[in-house]
Amino acid sequence: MTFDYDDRNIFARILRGEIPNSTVFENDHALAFKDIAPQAPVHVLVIPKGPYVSLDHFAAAASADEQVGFFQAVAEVCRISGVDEGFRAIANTRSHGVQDVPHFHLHILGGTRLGRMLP
Ligand code: IU
Repeated sequence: MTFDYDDRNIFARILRGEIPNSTVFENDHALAFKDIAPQAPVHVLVIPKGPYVSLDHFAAAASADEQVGFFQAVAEVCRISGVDEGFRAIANTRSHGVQDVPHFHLHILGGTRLGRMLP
């Protein structure tokens, strides 16, 4: 599997500062911002700053520092978002996973009891 990153995608533009976003947390390797169309009271997207198209691309190709930084951002988002009672993390991936934006992003959804969601 090869991964081709297209830096014209909307999250690349957000990372370049070309489009505003509602940032909730940022560190050297990741940015977390509110989803523009929230599906739950808490709906935050955590994205790496590097050019990775998907979870499997990130897991295979990102450096240890990038991966640690990304998951530190996930931890911080969970800590500050009021999801102590639980949340769901989703990484929609490519066509079968119905991924719209081709820059890896982890959805963090919570703030209410979510419906069961299995295909
Ligand atoms: P995906 O199917 O996992 O790729 O979903 C993309 C998400 O990005 C979706 O929940 C959108 O509401 C969200 N989003 C956004 O937050 N800001 C944007 O400018 C765009 C999409 I375009």
